[in-house]
Amino acid sequence: MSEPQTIERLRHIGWRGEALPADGRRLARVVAQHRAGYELHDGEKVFGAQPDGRFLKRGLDPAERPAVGDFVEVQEGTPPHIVAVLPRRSELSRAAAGERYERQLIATNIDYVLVLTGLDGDFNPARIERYLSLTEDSGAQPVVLLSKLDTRDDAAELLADLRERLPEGTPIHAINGKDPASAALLAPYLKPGDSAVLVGSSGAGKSTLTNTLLGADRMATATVRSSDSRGRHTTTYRALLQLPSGGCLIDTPGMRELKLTGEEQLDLFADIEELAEQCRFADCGHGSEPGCAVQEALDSGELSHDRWRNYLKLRDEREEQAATLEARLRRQRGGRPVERPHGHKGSRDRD
Ligand SMILES: Nc1nc2c(ncn2[C@@H]2O[C@H](COP(=O)(O)OP(=O)(O)OP(=O)(O)O)[C@@H](O)[C@H]2O)c(=O)[nH]1
Ligand SMILES: [Mg+2]
Ligand SMILES: [Zn+2]
Repeated sequence: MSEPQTIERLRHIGWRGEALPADGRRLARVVAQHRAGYELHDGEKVFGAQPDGRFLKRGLDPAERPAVGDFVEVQEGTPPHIVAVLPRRSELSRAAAGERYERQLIATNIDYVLVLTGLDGDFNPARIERYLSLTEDSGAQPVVLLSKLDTRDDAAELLADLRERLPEGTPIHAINGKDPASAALLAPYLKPGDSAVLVGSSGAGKSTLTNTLLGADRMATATVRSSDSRGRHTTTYRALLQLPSGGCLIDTPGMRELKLTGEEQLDLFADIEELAEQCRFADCGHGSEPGCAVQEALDSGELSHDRWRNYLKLRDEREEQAATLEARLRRQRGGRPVERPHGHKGSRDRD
C-alpha cells in the first residue's frame, strides 16, 4: 500500500470522482465481503481489510456498513482499516428475510441491474416484476435477461409475452450464457467504468454468464435439479469482478426470498392503478361490483389474471413493509415525525 494512487487507475474499478483522499488514506472499492473481513481493490491490487469499530456498533443500520460496490477510504496499517464509506450514487436493497425489519444492501454504485431468469423451470414473470419493483428506486437501470435460450424452441413466444407484460422500454434480452457471442449482447451495459449487478434465483446462470464475460472460470457453477430447475446455492458471497470490456460485474448468490423494502413506487403497475380509477365506484373492491373497469379488462383479456394477482400481492406487501419501516423509524426517533434516512429517490423525479 505504498505507491501513490492515480485517478486513472481508479477509473478501472469504476471510480468517477476527481479528488483523492488526504495523506495516509487510500481509496478502494469493496469487491467482496466475507465473515472474516472485506476484500478491497485499489485499482492495482486486491487486499484484505477490516471495518473500523464504528461500523460494528450494535444497532447500526446494516445499510450504513460497507457493502460490495462501495468506494471506501482506507487507513494504512496491519491490517488496513475501512474508515469511511463514500456517498453512494445508487444502491440496490431488499428487506432481509425474517421477523425484524432490516434493509439489506445487495450492491452499491451500480449503473445496471441485470435481472437474470432461466428459460427453464425458473421462468416466472411475476418474480421478474418483483425484481423490477426493487430496482425502481435504486438509481440504476434494470435490464431483463433470459438465459438458457439454447434449451428451448419456443423462447420467442415467451419473450413476446414478457415484452407485452413489462413496461415499454424495459430492455429484454434472451441469451445463451455459455456462449461468448451471445453474451456479447450485454456490451452496452458493461462499458469501461460502468458497473452492473447480476441478480436472480439460484441456478439461473449468473455465475455461468459471469465466467463467459470474464473469459475465465473464476466463479463456481453447478447443475440445477432436473425436476424443477432449482439451483444449489453455489455462489455464497457477492463478488465484484473486472471484465476485459472495462466494466465491473457483481455476481451474487441466488436469493431465496426477495422482500420489498416498503419504499417502492410500483411504477410498473401504473397502468393498473389508472384503470382502477375508472371503476364506477370510488371504493370499488374489483370483485363483482357493477361498472368495474378492472373486471372488464380481466374478462376481455386486456389485463392478465397473473399480472393482476401479482400487483395485488406486491401492493399489499409494500403497504405492510412501509408501515413496519415507519414504525421502526418512529421508535428510533422517539416519536418525532419520520424523515427517511436512506434510499435513492431518483425515480420519484421521473415523469
Ligand atoms: N444450456 C445452458 N445452461 C446454462 C446456461 N446458463 C447457465 N446454465 C447452466 O445452469 C446451471 C446453473 O448455473 P450457475 O451459473 O451455477 O447458476 P447461478 O445463477 O450462479 O446459481 P447460484 O450461484 O446458486 O445462485 C449450470 O449447470 C450451468 O451450466 C445457458 O445459457 N444455457
Ligand atoms: Mg452462482
Ligand atoms: Zn373495480
